[in-house]
Amino acid sequence: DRLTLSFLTRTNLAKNPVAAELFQIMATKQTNLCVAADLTISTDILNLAEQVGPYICVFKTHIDIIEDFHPNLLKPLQEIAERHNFILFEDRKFADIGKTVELQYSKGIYQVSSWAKLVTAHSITGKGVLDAIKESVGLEKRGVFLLAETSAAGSLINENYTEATLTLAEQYPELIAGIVCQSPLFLQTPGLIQLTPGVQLEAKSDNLGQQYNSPESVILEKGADVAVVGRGITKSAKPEIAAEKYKNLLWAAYSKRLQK
Ligand code: 5IU
Repeated sequence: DRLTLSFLTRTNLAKNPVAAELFQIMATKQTNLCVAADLTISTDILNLAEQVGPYICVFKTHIDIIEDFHPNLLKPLQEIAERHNFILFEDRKFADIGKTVELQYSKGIYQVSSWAKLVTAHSITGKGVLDAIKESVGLEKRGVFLLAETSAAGSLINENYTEATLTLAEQYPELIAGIVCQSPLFLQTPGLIQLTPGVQLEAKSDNLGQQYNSPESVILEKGADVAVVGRGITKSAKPEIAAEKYKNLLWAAYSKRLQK
């Protein structure tokens, strides 16, 4: 199943072009670390991207939390992403009717479709969201991660919802890059990528319902291909040192998984 196949092998199994690119980057840079760049000042975002760039495969943003956002941020961010060979991922969690998602994805001040190769979407409103992302103007190569489970305590998502989300994903093989979840799902679809947030060494939780697992546990037990680390890195005094540490732990766990 997908857990014992190498990222390099899975490059050729990916039907979404950004998923293929991501597998390639992971194999080349030997990293399955995604940083959650949840910072609210533009220069802090750019500095973080420079610092952790060598150690990550994906840079995940919440572009709407930036207090001093100006579209001028996007060019240097893309330049850093290209130079360090990582992918920009806007964690927008689209959830409206298709027409509104089309507007949110390609219009407004953020123009997400023009720079984010990857975005997240909820499955709650069904296929309209995916049709909208597929049809909108923007980057030619784009991919969607669908949310099938969350790391939040008390989430309303149940098994039926998770299953229905995977069924929806199957209907858009060229658009869906992967699934955001907390357990080893879609084991027989190695072209898809499992992205798992809620990873930290220091804490087990925060005071707003976030639940953390260790790098080893998300890769070896929960089935993550890419692990998302936010505050474990961004709140560290030296983000580049923390990023290198998480990168090494995650890659060691992945290497161990291949031997199973
Ligand atoms: N994120 C989660 N859990 C989820 C989903 C998204 O934490 O189930 I879906 C996002 C939220 C935040 C990042 O941007 O991943 C985790 O950041 P911390 O490592 O700082 O908790």
